[in-house]
Amino acid sequence: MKLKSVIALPLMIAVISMMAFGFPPAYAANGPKTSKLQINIYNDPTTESWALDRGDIDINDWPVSKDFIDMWSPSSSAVALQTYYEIGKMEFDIYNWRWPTGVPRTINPATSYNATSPGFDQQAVQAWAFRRALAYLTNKPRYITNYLKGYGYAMETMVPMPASAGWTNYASLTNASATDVMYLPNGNVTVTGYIYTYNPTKAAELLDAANFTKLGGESDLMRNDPLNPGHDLASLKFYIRIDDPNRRQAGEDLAAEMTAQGIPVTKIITERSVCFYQVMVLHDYSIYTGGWSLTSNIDYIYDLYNSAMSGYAYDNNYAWFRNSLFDYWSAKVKFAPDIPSLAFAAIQAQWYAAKYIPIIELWAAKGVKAYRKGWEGVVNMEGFGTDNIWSFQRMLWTDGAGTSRNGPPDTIVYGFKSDISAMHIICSEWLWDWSALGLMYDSLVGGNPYNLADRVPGNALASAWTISTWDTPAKTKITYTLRTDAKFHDGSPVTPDDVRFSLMFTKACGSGVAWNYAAAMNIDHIDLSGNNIIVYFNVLSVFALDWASLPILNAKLWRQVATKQIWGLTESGGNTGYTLTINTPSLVRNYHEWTDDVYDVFNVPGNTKGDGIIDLKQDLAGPWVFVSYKVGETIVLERFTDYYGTQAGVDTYINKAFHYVGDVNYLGGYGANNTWYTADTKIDLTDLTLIGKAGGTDSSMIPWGGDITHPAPAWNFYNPDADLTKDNAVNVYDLFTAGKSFGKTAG
Ligand SMILES: [Ca+2]
Ligand SMILES: [Ca+2]
Ligand SMILES: [Ca+2]
Ligand SMILES: [Ca+2]
Repeated sequence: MKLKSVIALPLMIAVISMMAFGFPPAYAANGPKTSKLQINIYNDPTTESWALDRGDIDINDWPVSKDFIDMWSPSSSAVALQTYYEIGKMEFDIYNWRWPTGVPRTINPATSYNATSPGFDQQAVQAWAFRRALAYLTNKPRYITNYLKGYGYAMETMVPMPASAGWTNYASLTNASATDVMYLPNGNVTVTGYIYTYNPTKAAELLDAANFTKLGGESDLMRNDPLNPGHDLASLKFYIRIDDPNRRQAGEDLAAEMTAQGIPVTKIITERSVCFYQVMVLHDYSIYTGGWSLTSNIDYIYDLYNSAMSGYAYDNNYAWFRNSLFDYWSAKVKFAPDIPSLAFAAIQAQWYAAKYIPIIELWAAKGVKAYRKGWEGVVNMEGFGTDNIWSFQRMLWTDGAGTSRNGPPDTIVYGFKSDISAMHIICSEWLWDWSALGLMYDSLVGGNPYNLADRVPGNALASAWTISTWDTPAKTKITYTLRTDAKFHDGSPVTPDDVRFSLMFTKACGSGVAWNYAAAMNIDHIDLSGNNIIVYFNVLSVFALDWASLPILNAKLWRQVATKQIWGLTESGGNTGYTLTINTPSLVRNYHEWTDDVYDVFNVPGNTKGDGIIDLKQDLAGPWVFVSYKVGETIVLERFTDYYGTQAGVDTYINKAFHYVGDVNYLGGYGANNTWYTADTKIDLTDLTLIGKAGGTDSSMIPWGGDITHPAPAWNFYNPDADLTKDNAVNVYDLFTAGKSFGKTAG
């Protein structure tokens, strides 16, 4: 049971990484510290939590409910808990392209909703009123108090709160401009404020004014259809996912409120795969209990709701929200040239979405995830919690408590709340698909798990990059330098050609086939030069660096499969002038590399089959290698011993990453200013004091001719270790950075 789909980029960036600092590793074993990773598949979070309680699994993947939090909170418990603010959201999705929740045409609010305009669209205003009525019937405080038991935050815009609070502005939803007079057949209605507090009376007022009326009297319990006079509204199809208790309860609650208001509704409480097909592929729904796992990159505002992202099967914008004002501002988010214009456009786009209410935002979890005490090296990643690529590379069982662990030796057992639907590196849509694939693939750019906005060269496939512009008007150009020691799981080296193929192949697969298409669609062309991959985008955007950080494919494998399965893959050009096209991208969906063997690593002439090895075991370049999958039971992975990242290197990287969010004394021994530190992997008063000591200094304020290796423990001397923001100055921003993470530990 699981409800969330994934925008691929989010997981990608968050999930990938490895190390590569200049420190000589203490030992050089490559790949994860534990040999095997076994994923046990459950169908709901309660069963999974009991499995963790028994010791059948070591770590879970889904926010724990309050009952289990209470049970595991005592220090005598065998289970450790870690809290995070989810970068994700739950929502009531609404189909905006079908009456009565919408009309099948693009809305231009300046004309469609304006009674004095020749383009006035009465039905569109009635549908807008209908969506707002649903919003007024949505009782978020009840959901969060009764169902989530307080472990969630109500959301009023499409940006998760509080995790991404810097990108939103709730005050703008209640200011003087947030008022509309809605021109409705039975009288105009004024709506004040775009935060729709539960208010059935207001919902009824809107429905009545919009002519969704009953005939009157006890004999007519259901509201009529203004487009079909004398008849009840056709029942609205409400798909409610069975796999998430919280969303199911919220969905049943809204359905009951609708019924009480005389809105005919058919609840279809079913498995997520059924919901997915009806909602995202066939678009045969009115309301759906949806959800997304997101990233710190808010270009999902465009990817999920801009009209360019709808209109086909498997579309991100399956709400089919097509509103010209929202389109304008969401494009300014996606293609923002700088941070200030991004922030402005993001707030505008959210404001218009709150006004026109294409979907109803519900909550972001105050997440708590859990693992068995005795595992060391767990990293609590910002926005996502403890089950992430960093943890799985570092986790090592100790028997410190003197109790033995259930389960197989030298194996991390990881629980999934839901099964995968596929492990298709191009087409997969689901969170669990990507939670598994994310362990197996690598990409160009990695991040800091404690600060997702921090991009770190060298901890993924690119050892360095430079961002510049090309063309007039200016567009983004990024030159990535590929590390030379990375290998695919079939043992072959990762080359610049593989990187270029991966990006251009993803683009050529197109929308509806490549889940990551939104990241690849603005790549214009790619040149190669030695070990450099030069990516030319056809727009200017602050997000471009991450767009090119897609999963890197073994090009040999995909070329061979494309030939054997006749996809019409054509490539031309050399280091420059390269093009890639696919005649029938939909065929890519039919290639199931987690079960299929098409690729022959020896490329024997005339062999139309494979080499006896499932292709997924030979494709990707991440720290874990695919071993096996049993539907509904397990996914087994083993460590990639040829991975370029070393075990000591990951530890060093994690300490450094934690340093940049506030752990000044991260190095045991002498720090950069030759002050003796006792490393503590926590952010506390010691760190704030060290920042305070160097406060107001910059890198010019180093005595001894700038040689920072000399002792400078005194006040008012620049201390590079205290410069958390990496701007060669120690000041209030460094203090803010540490303050934000005050009290945190690295685990
Ligand atoms: Ca009726
Ligand atoms: Ca094969
Ligand atoms: Ca510290
Ligand atoms: Ca600084």
